[in-house]
Amino acid sequence: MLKQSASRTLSVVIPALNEEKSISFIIEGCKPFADEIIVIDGHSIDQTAIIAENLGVKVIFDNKKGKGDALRCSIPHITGDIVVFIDADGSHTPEEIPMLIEPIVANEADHVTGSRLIGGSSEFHGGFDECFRLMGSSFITACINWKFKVRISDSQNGFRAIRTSVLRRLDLKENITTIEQEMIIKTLKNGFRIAEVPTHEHRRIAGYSKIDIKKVAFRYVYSLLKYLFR
Ligand SMILES: Nc1nc2c(ncn2[C@@H]2O[C@H](COP(=O)(O)OP(=O)(O)O)[C@@H](O)[C@H]2O)c(=O)[nH]1
Ligand SMILES: [Mg+2]
Repeated sequence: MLKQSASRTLSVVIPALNEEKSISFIIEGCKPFADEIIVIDGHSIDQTAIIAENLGVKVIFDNKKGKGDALRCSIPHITGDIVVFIDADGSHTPEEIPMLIEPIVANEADHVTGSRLIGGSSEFHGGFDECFRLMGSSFITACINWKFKVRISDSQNGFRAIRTSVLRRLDLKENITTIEQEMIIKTLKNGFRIAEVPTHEHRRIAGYSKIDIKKVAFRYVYSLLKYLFR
């Protein structure tokens, strides 16, 4: 467990927009592994920020532009050597954090992404929306693999670990969830090492997804082409 390691420290960053039903579960789950927890609140209209503050973690607010903006807002506040991004809705398992950071701790990778395609998902299959997301995600992943001669299976998961020094060099620009593929492409483009570990994606504990894939599909294609070829 990294928290006990004298040489490296771990920050956990949790983007949260109206996740009052699950935020305490995620914060408490992350505490045993984290030296620092930062919740980036999207100006939730429920109790999310208050619950987080009462649990003694750092709470900051995004610019109301989306999850990508929220993750970017966290960067100046991170003090750990390694950062783990984990969603607030209960889709990711805090107990998997040690496995996620292991390739970085072993100096085999600079950025590790959790894969629901290997680890399984209880949220990614079944309906037309999920089908569209899965097809889009697989296509984008294949483009990234082709361009950089790598073999990852999931380019869109929000559960990832990255060296803070590397994160700061990526010059991230995306405001929405396209930040996940931007992080991966820019990691590879800058010559940093990427690894993937299987992580399971659970159904969100409560509430609904904030992402309307039909509204943002164009941005996915545009940002893919932009970061792959520019
Ligand atoms: N701060 C912040 N968090 C967000 C925003 N949009 C989504 N999130 C959080 O990002 C995580 C992933 O979002 P979610 O809606 O579950 O997307 P999905 O898992 O792709 O369906 C959740 O913890 C959300 O609460 C936002 O605009 N601001
Ligand atoms: Mg989710």
